[in-house]
Order: sequence, then structure tokens, then C-alpha cells
Amino acid sequence: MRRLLVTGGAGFIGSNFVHHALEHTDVHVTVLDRLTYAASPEALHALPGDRFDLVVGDIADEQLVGDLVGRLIGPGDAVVHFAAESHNDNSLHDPSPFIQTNIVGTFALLEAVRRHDVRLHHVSTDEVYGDLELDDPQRFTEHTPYRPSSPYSASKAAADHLVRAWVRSFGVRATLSNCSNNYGPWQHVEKFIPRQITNVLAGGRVKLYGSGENVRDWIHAEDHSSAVWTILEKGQVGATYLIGADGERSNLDVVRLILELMGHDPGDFDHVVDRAGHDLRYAIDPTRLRTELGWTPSHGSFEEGLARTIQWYAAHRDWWEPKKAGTEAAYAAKGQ
Ligand code: NAD
Ligand code: TDX
Repeated sequence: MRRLLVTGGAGFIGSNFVHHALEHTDVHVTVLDRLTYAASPEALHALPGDRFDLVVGDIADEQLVGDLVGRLIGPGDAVVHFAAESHNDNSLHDPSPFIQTNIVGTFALLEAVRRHDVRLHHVSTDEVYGDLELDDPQRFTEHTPYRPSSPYSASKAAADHLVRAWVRSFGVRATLSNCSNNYGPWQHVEKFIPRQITNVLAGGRVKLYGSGENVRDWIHAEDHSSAVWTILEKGQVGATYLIGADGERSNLDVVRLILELMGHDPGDFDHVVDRAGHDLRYAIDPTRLRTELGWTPSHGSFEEGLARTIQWYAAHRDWWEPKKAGTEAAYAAKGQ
């Protein structure tokens, strides 16, 4: 049986990928996750014990990572690297864990896959490319120069550069992907869409940063997972693939849609203090992934995916309610 080591597999997207891999293939998955505030081990309950195990630990722990990577000895075995500090607002408050996990942690993983000659897929973000003007006809491609804005996106850019250097200088067998904004179940309530849904469910107000003209390119986490699997199977070593599903929406439109879908007046939200250095627009051109690897997203409609996500949060109060008060208190302290 093929074996995968999935870092950050207890997080929002990593756990989605673990389910995808176990449901669609016969691989064995070991998750390595430090179980930070952002983790949801609940998302991994009820997985088959003979094909799945969870190791609680840090990707920057060289010895642990070396031991786990050293167990991957079959030809199809691989590391899929999701673990990261992932929230821009947190990186503005305290960049330190972003440098440690996203850069030093990725370095530790690269040294282990180099030593043991194991295939790696590195998961990254479209934010490494900076932002676009609202009327720019170009979208991000694999050739767009890096221009990250926040400590989070700069740390992810640094990690991407390390991966490419290890490919070129040491012959590490790695692929990379840069994906647009994900939504779906198990996303932490600090993030935009879950924050607004749970604000409404908890009887609070929806909070839009600044004018809300900022555009994000939304993709369902299940489509991100299927794209990563496709790259793992068919991707060319050393290549980068951009993952996106043509889902550009302004934040203002998303806020109005959430309110409408939840039976509220679409104008019933507050404008709050804008994010420092707030990127204006992200947009992915996924042509390479679609034409070279034949990937297509399965979630055709953002409205439908959002409606199902709202239903999911309404049905999983036990999971998010304990996280809500602390998250909102931190936002309130910043006027957000
Ligand atoms: P998340 O914050 O929900 O989950 C991150 C996971 O990594 C958590 O389970 C956490 O416990 C774990 N982790 C953090 N530090 C660790 C460490 N030092 N050692 C081991 N585990 C550690 O993040 P997410 O939204 O699921 O993002 C996953 C990956 O996808 C990240 O690399 C992120 O940059 C990338 N990405 C996210 C999005 C998005 O919209 N969320 C878009 C594109 C790319
Ligand atoms: O309350 C809010 N109000 C608001 O208007 C929050 C939390 C956010 N926003 C805005 C900021 C962004 O323009 O919504 C947009 C989305 O915000 P986030 O959910 O924080 O996502 P973003 O900063 O775009 O980054 C996300 O996508 C790329 C993920 O968090 C990253 O991990 C990923 O790399």
C-alpha cells in the first residue's frame, strides 16, 4: 500500500485532503500536526484505523520529521505539505510563528526529503504574487513575479523559494501549487466566510473590512484537494501549478450573499477598520492545471457551495462555539 505523510492534516484543507485520499484511493495516511489553535482533530474522527494515524508534533522538529519521512520507502510514497500558520491578520499582530513554521518548518521538511529521496508536494497560496488592480485583464500565472504583501504571504513566498532551490540544487523531487481562497466545512471562525456565517448564527453583526471592494477568487476546499491529488499523480517534478476555479467575487458581494442566504437584509452589516496593507484583488489563471493535467473543479456554483457551507456551520455549533468568543474579542480589540 502507498503511504503519504500529510503535514497540517488536522487543519481546514489538510483534513479535507486526508478524507479525499482515503475515500478515493487505497493509500495509507500519516498526519503530522502540532494541533495548534487552528487544528480540528474532530475532522479526523471515524477514519479507518488500519489506513490512518495521527502523529502530534512539529514540522520543525528535525529528528521527528526525519524519522517519519524515513518510513516512506515505496516508489509512490510522498509527503504532502499543508502545515502552516495561515491567517494574515495574525501575521500582522505577531509574525514570529509564521517565520518559524512556514520557513524553518519547510526547511526541516526539505532536508528530510532530500536525505531520504522522497517525493514532496508543497502547498502554497496565490498571495505570494501580491495583488492585482480591479480592472487588470491579466490573472496570476505560473510566470507572475513574486510580490508578497503581508508577513504571512512573505513567509509562504520564502518557503516556495526554498522548495525550488532544493529541486534545482539537490534534485529533490517536488511539485508546488499556489491556490486561491478556499471555503467549506471546518474552516476556522477567524476567516472571512466562517466569521460572517457564525456572526449571524450567534446573533451578532457581519463585519466588512474597509469598503469591501477587495476581490478574492473562491474555490471549494474539495476542489483544492482533488487538484493536489491530480498534481501528486500526474504533475511534473519541479513544476508549479496554479489552482483556481474562476470564482472572483468582491467581499461586499459575498457579505450580501451570506446575509440573503441566511434570510437577512443584505445591507445589514458593519464596515470596520481595514486590514493594514490589504491586498486588493487575487485572481488565478488555472489553464496549465486544466490543460496539462486535465483537472476540473466539481463545485460549479459558488452560491450553492456557500449555501451548503452555511448549513454545515448551523449543524456544527458544538465545534465552533468554543472558538468564537476568543476570536471575536481579539478582533474587537482592533476595531474589527
Ligand atoms: P489551517 O490554519 O486551517 O491549518 C493549518 C494546520 O497546520 C493546523 O492543523 C495546524 O495545527 C498545523 N500546524 C501549524 N503549525 C504547525 C507546525 N509547526 N507543525 C505541524 N503542524 C502545524 O490552514 P489551511 O487554511 O488549512 O491551509 C493549509 C495550507 O494551505 C497552508 O499551507 C496554506 O498556506 C495553504 N493555503 C490556504 C488557503 C486558504 O484559503 N485557506 C489558500 C491557499 C493555500
Ligand atoms: O472579518 C473579516 N472581514 C473582511 O472583510 C475578515 C476576517 C476578512 N475580511 C476580508 C479580508 C480579505 O479581503 O475578507 C477577505 C478574506 O479574508 P481571509 O479569510 O482572512 O483570507 P485572505 O486574507 O484572503 O487569505 C486566505 O486566502 C489565501 C487564507 O487565509 C490564506 O491562508 C490563503 O493563503
